[in-house]
Amino acid sequence: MTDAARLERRIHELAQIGRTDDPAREIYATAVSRLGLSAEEQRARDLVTSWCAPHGATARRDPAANLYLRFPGADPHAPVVLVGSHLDSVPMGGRFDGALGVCCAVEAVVSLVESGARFARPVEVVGWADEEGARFGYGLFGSAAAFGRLRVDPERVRDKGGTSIAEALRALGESGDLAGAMRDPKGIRAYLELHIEQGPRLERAGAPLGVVSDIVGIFHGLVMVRGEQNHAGATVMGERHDALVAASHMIIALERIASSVPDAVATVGEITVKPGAKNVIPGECTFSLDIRAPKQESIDLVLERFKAEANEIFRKSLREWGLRPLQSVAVTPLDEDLRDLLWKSAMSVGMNAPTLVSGAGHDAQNPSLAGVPTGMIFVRSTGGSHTPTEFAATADAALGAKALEIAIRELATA
Ligand code: HGY
Ligand code: MN
Ligand code: MN
Repeated sequence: MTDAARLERRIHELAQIGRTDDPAREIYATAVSRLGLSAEEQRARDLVTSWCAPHGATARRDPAANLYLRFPGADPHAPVVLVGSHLDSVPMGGRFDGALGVCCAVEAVVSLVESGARFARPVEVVGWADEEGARFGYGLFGSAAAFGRLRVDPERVRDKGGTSIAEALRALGESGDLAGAMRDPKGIRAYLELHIEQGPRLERAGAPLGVVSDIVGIFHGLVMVRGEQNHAGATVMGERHDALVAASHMIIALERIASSVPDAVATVGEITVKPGAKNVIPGECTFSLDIRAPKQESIDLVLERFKAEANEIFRKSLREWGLRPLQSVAVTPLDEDLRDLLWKSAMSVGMNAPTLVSGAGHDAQNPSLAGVPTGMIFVRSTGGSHTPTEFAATADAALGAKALEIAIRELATA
């Protein structure tokens, strides 16, 4: 039986790891900074292990630092039911993104074990590593490593402090060689992920639960703009090649272009200026691109129009700019049978869950694109997301955990 009080306690307990209060700013009262491949993320893995081990689970951390908690089944060689989410957060993020999915997965599986359910096949709770990519720039890292979809050299990609992915993994006691993280998709009967919606649709619909039909495609890239570094006082306005001003025109153009493509969104979340002094005209500016849409052609259209406008901005100034693609994740339709199962499971807890497309990216994209039957269930969230004000009510989370429990029972005891 789902224990709502235990679930609420565990969400709070997990939120203490990486808690980043900023008393000066009220909204930061519940901020969490638990970056991927950090010591805090490892403490989160240890905490989740302590919740599962007493119920017969064996813990394994793979070379990409993903955590698997395996609950035995009658046939140890049968394809497993995998259920979970990620344990890292964005900097100054919220308490529920990723964490709620892991806490609800634990609650669902432990409730089944406590009720005496006999699993025909093993059930594994997973805590994916570094889903946000906030530290090294590559999202869905752990699940991409698990399903052979990682396109980065862990020895070369470094964080702002100069630490490589491989060094961060070695600091955790792993080798840094990611090959051992690979899983055979055929060894997984189904992957289920519960997650907060992170948008306002369930709230506006008055629905505690939703079932995900598809997950948007995502393009991540870096734009580099070169101008001419010069003196802020001695250079008249008509003779400047200010890289930050040019980048600003490009960012405003991006916002206008994305607003003109109905189902697309685009964001510039990171920007750096060189040399970065108040009395120097910036010679170089680099900014990030995050473009998403439920149709690949919409992503492509935004990119195409952005490139055309950028070239126009630079044609007159004879200066240069470049775009470096970082990561693309395909639009991901989820498994129809699992959508039906999750919808029926939500009905079993009295909820007629709307079906919706996820505007956020998720680890679920990697198993799904690798051929694993994959389903996602959303819990209503309020207060936005990727911000300390993100919130999910315990009653809604408990309904989600109960629906997940029903779906896991169906998949694991058959
Ligand atoms: O960016 C995303 O959509 C996810 O939260 N990593
Ligand atoms: Mn997430
Ligand atoms: Mn996130």
